[in-house]
Amino acid sequence: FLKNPKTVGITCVPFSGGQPKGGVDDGPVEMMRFGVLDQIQDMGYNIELSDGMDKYQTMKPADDPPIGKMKNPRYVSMAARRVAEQVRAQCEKGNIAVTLGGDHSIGMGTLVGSSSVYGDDLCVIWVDAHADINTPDTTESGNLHGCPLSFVLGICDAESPFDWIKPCIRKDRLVYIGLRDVDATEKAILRKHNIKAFSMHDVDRHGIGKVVEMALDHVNKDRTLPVHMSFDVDALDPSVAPATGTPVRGGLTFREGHYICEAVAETGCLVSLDLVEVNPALGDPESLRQTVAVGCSLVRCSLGESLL
Ligand code: NNH
Ligand code: MN
Ligand code: MN
Ligand code: MN
Repeated sequence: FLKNPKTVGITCVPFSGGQPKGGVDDGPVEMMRFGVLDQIQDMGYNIELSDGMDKYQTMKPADDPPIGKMKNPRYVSMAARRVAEQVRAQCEKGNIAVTLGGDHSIGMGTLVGSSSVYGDDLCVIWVDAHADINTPDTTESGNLHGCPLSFVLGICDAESPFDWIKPCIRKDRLVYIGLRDVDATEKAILRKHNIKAFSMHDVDRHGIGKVVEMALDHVNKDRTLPVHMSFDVDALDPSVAPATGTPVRGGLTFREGHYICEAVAETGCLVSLDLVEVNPALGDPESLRQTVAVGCSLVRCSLGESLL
């Protein structure tokens, strides 16, 4: 699918407006400080960096009162819209579009951007402890990082300021891996819309190899469709990725997380990737180093580092 399979288009999104904890906006710069760009280049890729990452912070509206339960709705919407444009531009060039967050509300932007180029063929693998499928009505926290999928799947009709988002992802082309903290309202949505999810229980039962195979079979039986993977580091166990805003125990091991990325890389179908929710402000310096390092290595593995 890719015109430039050897070019990685990186969009850095220092954004924290989709949840209450500061610091997640430093995720991209810390991953760059750790050398993620050089590491990707050392793998033989060219890099094209989307411009103006500083704009994400300066675009914060002076006044952004809640709309219903939604917190920072205008800011989240503006940032996601810019992400959508930047990711669309990367995908249009045929680059592998890698987006470094930032909190997971930016996922609505990457999905709008990537699907605007790949259409409804786009398959989505959402690796997360959480389902991120609350609607503006069902969210209890009001944090929009818990809602991105409801907008792009058309489960709620996106009202202002999110009315620029049209349903663009097919419900049968979404699959989850790693779930273990799903709100009751979200469980009802998953059931109602028949959305496929592999929880940690399934990982325990079948092993990660079988789970990833079943997940790929569900969305992309013949491995012929383009794939977007959205990787929330809180999918990993907190012992592996401690510096994240909503850690949940009982998560993926270091190897299970990497296995998912390797297996996706092996399909050759990956067209876009998010790596989100690295929060360098949480925990001691060692937790920070460990989490940033694992974030970078998940990106590299998704780009094929471990393939021989
Ligand atoms: N489901 C909760 C909510 O909607 C938690 C979401 N938190 C996340 N998602 N970190 O990945 O607020
Ligand atoms: Mn998430
Ligand atoms: Mn999560
Ligand atoms: Mn919860």
